[in-house]
Amino acid sequence: MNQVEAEKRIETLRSLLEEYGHQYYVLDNPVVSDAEYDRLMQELISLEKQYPDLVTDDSPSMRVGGKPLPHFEKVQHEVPMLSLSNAFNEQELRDFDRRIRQGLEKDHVSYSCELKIDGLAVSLTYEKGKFVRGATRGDGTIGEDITNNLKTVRSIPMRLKETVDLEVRGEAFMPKASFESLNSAKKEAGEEPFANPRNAAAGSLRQLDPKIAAKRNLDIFLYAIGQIKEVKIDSHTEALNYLSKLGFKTNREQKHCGSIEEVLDYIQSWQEKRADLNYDIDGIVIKVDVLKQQERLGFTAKSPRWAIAYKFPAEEVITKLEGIELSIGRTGVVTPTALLSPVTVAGTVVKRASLHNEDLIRQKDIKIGDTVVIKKAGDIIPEVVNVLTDQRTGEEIEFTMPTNCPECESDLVRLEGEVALRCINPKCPAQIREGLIHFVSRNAMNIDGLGEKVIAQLFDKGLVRDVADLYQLNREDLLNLERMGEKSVDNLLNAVEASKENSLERLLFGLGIRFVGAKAAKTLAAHFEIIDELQKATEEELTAINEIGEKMANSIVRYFSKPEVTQLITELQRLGVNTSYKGVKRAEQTVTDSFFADKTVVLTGKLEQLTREEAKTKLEELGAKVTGSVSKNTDLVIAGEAAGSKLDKAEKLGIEVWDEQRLVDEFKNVEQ
Ligand code: 3B8
Repeated sequence: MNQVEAEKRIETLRSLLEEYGHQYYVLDNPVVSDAEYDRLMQELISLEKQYPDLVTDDSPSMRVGGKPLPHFEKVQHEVPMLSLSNAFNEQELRDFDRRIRQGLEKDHVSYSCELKIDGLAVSLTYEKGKFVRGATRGDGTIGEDITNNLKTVRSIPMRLKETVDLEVRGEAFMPKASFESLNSAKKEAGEEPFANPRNAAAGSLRQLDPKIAAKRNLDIFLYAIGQIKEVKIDSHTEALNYLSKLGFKTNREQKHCGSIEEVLDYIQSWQEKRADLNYDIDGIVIKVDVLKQQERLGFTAKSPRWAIAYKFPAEEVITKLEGIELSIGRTGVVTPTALLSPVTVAGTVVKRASLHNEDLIRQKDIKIGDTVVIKKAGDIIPEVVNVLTDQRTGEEIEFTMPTNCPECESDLVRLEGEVALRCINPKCPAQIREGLIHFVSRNAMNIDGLGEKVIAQLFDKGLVRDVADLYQLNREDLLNLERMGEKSVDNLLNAVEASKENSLERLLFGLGIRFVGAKAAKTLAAHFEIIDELQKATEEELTAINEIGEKMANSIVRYFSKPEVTQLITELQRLGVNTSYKGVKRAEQTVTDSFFADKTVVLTGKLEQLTREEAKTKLEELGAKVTGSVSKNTDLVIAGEAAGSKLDKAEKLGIEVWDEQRLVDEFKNVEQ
């Protein structure tokens, strides 16, 4: 075969393979046997090997051709990728309908309803019908270039049926069955399973090596056109039809509804049928169908006014509360946790749920042996909703918090203004163990391979008593631990070694100084540059820094005045741990990509799904600074139930206000 013939044959093979792939992966209608498909693919690969000049990026053979990347490039979305506002009940949907009708005056309104796929929003760009780029939503303006990973998704066409320039949007997801088998394999290999298909899809698309994404069996539904030139489309329904004509996979359950009553029926029917789908949905999206009307309604800063997402209520499940376990955190707070008979909720098995504190146990009248209703708040955090008291047998046991620390037996105290009980013995083994776990965690020293179980073993065997001991571990001791082979030990020792080079803020956060979150640690590191300067700092010097308040300043000075702390830091330095600020590059920051990075957030009112403390910790982990009062420096206020003067003030100052659900949703978005 000469070059010209080869070129022709290659083109034929590509067209055939693209078409057979489309039939199989998009239309679920195989037209050739797997063997025939594989034979054509092998022929293409071998021809491309013979004629490397003829290889193109959009060849079906190139789906897994990408090399591992050092990091993802940033991509700017020319048309911002907004998110939808939410409705949680019928009333909110009727309000939406009323707003739409008011906005459109006397126009006839109809809606396009579709399933809200619970995956990861992505944008796909095609030039002259060829797939050139795929990106994550990111913050809506800037996302990450995950082209090579998206190429491995078989239902994404490499070439369209028309040579158009366009950008389309959709939701990438992992089918339930693929998720189950991936998690079984992970468990088999002793790895941490994914919490749900959404996290698994997001985790897969964030792999730097496309070979991993290729094994994950991801899929996609496209639901919107971002940009297109010279195509006449009048409605969303037409847009979906056009997408499917181009070769994209669109969801077939879409329904055109002439009234809000019809919308409510559609929602009702899917609420009942959602478990039968082979992918997860978390609600229904309702869009004004006519594009001219969409234009008239326009957008708010965050979302289109012409669409809304109805979110299904969290799945509630009944189970038995078998016992209550106490755990001690690194700050000595004793938290009761419910031990539950294992049940599947929102796709994963739940065995435990935090009960937060004794007051909550009283309020909800929880007893050991009770039959309880549980749900996952925001579909992530398991929670006891209420007790089914009519199921009681009389055998249930009242729970009382102990007066002494279950680990070290010293007296527990209730500090003023706190609901929590604390162990205030600084030598309490539980606190030390938790402190070690915090030290190695992702936003602190980020020592991979040192999970909770390994730390607990090292601590219980007396091999590690403080964080300096982590830098003196030896191979033999590690090899003697459960489930630690040569390879894991090597990896662990390398990770420990690498952590010595971390910039100062990671160490500062890792030390677990009271009130010093990841964000404050960064501020302190950038200000003092070397730890010696921080050790010498006075309260006045500290409070002079923007963002450092009195409480934190006092805690820092008290911390560094302890002789054992001075000793620990000298020891860490002797062992080669870096104690200076490296002025990290953007890509390496402790918290990248997070919406909350560098934002000042105020929590007010009563939260239902999370405790204040949990919300605060999570926000700080994501780089926010959480403060107590609203001022012009506040970026965001989270208003729970019965929020009072702080909310008023925020509204006066024009500061963005979110309800709790929005916060939980955003947490869900950033969770990987
Ligand atoms: C506008 C339209 C965001 C979305 C949208 O299945 C916008 O339409 C959006 F600003 O996020 N998860 C869907 C889904 C998501 C969105 C959408 N349609 N079916 C989904």
